[in-house]
Amino acid sequence: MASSTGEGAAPIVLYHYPYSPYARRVVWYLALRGIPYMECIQPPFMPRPDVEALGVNYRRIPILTVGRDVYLDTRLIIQKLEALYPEKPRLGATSGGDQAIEQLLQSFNIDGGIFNHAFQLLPTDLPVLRDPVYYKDRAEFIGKSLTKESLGKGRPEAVNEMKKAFDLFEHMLLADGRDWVLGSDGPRVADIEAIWPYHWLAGIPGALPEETFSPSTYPRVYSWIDRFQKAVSAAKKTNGRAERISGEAALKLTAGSPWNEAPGSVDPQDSVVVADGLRGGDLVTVWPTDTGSSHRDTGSLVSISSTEVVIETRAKDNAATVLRVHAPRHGFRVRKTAGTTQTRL
Ligand SMILES: N[C@@H](CCC(=O)N[C@@H](CS)C(=O)NCC(=O)O)C(=O)O
Repeated sequence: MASSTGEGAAPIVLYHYPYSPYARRVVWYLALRGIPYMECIQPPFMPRPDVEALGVNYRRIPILTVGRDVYLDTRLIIQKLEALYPEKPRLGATSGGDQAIEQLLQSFNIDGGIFNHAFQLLPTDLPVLRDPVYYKDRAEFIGKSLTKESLGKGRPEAVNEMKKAFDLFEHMLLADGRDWVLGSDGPRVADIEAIWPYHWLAGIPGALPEETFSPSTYPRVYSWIDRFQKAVSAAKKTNGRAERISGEAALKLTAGSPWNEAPGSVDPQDSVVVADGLRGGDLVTVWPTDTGSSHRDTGSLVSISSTEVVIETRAKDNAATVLRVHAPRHGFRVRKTAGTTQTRL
């Protein structure tokens, strides 16, 4: 379990770039919970030397470090942040029914393809989408070719998919006039899980065709987005903005920090542990299976459960700096590193 309690807690650094819709999920969470953190701004394309310096090959944004623990994927990051600062009210659902809605909303937007449809709606005249480097970089990221033309071609279908998603919120989840998806008195994790692709698109002129998407066709969705933005802006005003630090400063800070968590254990009954004959200390490789799959991290297995895998790695140019990289099991693969027997780092 996470051990930080606020005062003197392990420092938090968010590696991100501000227009990443996934990163915003974490920025919003940190703001709404009033958790202090630092940010290390990354370029929108590879290479990312600051992340490499941590000894991390994973290429997706965001990445969060809490002390010497490195967390991959916003789904795990938000869950881990919930465990920090117990004196501050948590934002996650507590009843079984609400927790199920929160998780289903997460799957709907991330696994259900909404993000991919949202991506297809980006106007190809956005400055970043005029840069040929972008297409080369993102083709590597998605593992297939990507061109300005192929992006444009996907638009009509994506408009229809997005309409279906807007309908779900307008005519079902928010239909009774509630302010927040779980009927709470303020935004919760469920709202973050629900809102991010729509908030992102609504903020990019030309992404959503106005004849289909507008405050008059979807009044509940647009006022929810507006309300959410106001709540985040107010929280940022109250809690102050993140301090920006360089990659060098972030690495130094991380290297000199305590662990955020005590190490867990290897679940002997886990089906991958059984199939691969894994034991603590084995060299394993971990990677995401949907995007950025060619960027894999190898390290000594610290723990594995049905929800999380943790490996011990070392900073790139400083072998004395040991870090623990945490990834969720969902959407990630763990395999014994080919040609190795049990080894301790
Ligand atoms: N499932 C991941 C997805 C993260 C993701 O796809 N992030 C995008 C940025 S919004 C990314 O990394 N794009 C490629 C890149 O920036 O290199 C998460 O929840 O963190």
